[in-house]
Amino acid sequence: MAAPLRNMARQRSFCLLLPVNSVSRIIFGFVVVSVLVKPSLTDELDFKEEFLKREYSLVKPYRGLGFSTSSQWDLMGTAMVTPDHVRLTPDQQSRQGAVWSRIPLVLRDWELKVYFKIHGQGKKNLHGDGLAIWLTKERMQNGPVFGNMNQFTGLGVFVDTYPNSDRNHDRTFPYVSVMLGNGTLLYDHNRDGRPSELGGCTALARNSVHDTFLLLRYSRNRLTLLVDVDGKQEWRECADITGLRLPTGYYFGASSATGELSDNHDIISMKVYQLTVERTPEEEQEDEELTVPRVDDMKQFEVEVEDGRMSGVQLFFTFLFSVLGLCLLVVVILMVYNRWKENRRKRFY
Ligand SMILES: *[C@@H]1O[C@H](CO)[C@@H](O)[C@H](O)[C@H]1NC(C)=O
Ligand SMILES: [Ca+2]
Repeated sequence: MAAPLRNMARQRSFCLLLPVNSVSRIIFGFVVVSVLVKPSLTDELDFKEEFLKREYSLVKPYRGLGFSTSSQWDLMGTAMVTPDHVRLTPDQQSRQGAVWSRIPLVLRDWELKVYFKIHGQGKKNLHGDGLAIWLTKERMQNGPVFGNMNQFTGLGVFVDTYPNSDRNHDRTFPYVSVMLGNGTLLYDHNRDGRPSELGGCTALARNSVHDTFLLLRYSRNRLTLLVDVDGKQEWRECADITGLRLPTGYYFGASSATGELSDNHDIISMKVYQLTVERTPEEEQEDEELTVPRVDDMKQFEVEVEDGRMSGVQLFFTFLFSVLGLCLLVVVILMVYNRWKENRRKRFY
């Protein structure tokens, strides 16, 4: 909200230098533009209504979380509750912590807004490993994927703060990415999940002075990931995946792990909203039959992970330049030969 107010103030001081008529015209223009620009993201998509679903949400005060039978969430590992946040791991080595919803998600179309904070003492690239947000069939498991099991079934969103792959310098960390697990697909930690990633973006969310959020929206088999980490109160698109099919009955969760490097990984809230979307009977039928999560066109996400060998494009150009070089050589040889022949002929006459 701060930004528009500041703009307005700037607009006014600017107006003082102009005649009244143009002032009112500028103000009118400004109002029209604000109204036109204003429509929120949800208005763009034709959802009829939007509701916070408390039973799936993790919000303050975290009453009874982790010990009460009436709580809808479980804690695991080093995770602990304070009045301000759920701390998955403290800024200490070799910790694993998680928080998992107890209630399987029956909503087909939903939005999850995660308010998180990653902070610590470590200097650049001397901190890790990040945190993950889950919507999976499995819950309360230990493992190597940000403190959760590998070969999970469902969605994983990773806020990866440490570059494990030292060969790739193709992205800036922290990097947020999405993966859809089907129970056999592996998350490759050494490559920061590149081989299985469906989309992602850089989000400078560590030791940020601003509040940091991410938003997952799933509707009509389309998953959108948005981030808000630079205090502009605007969502920036991070990934947009269509044809993603996710069964219902999975659990929301958040997990984190530290290794040799560490950070505080905190969840402040996870708010789930129901999106109301109309469905044709055929769509209903398709949803019923789905048992394993999948992406319709997996090919489009298969990336060539740099591993020292030449890519197709590199090979093509190497070949092209070799052929061109060879042609040039042949031409030069022919020219030299012709000149030599001419000189010899001259000597005969
Ligand atoms: C999971 O996905 C991978 C890659 O798309 C595929 O090779 C594998 O067969 C899938 N497994 C299941 C159980 O669907
Ligand atoms: Ca990593």
